[in-house]
Amino acid sequence: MGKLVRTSLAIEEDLTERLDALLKESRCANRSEFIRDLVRNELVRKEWAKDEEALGTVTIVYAHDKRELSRKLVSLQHHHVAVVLASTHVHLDHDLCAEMIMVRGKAAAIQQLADLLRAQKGVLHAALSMSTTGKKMASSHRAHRHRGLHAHP
Ligand code: NI
Repeated sequence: MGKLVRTSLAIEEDLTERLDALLKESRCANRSEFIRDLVRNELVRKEWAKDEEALGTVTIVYAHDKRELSRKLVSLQHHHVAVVLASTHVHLDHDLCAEMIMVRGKAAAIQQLADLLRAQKGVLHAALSMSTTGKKMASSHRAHRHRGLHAHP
């Protein structure tokens, strides 16, 4: 964690009540933790909006019996090798497969790959989880020591 500073906010009473209701649902320990998460989420949203380097996962669900589809999905990943880090295939049941594709790159390039995967005939669902490389949140990460668990460049 970076150095913590105390700050105060002026918020309308009814908004404070809503904040506390959201806080309760979120399982965050306190308002500070909740607001820190809100700010980080907003930073990540802006990274995506500004087409910065991002990290994400595309999950697709499809029926494997469509032979052409499996081939096409693999081909699409090869064409976007610059953003595809890895993928994991899961056999959901007799007919259905899921593939979780881990991606890193310009937000627009990731979005384009997700859209292409979603658009393939036979893909039942495609979801893009938008995360971050963490660079904008680096002070909270690099400032602390991992006690030898792993090293940072
Ligand atoms: Ni499968």
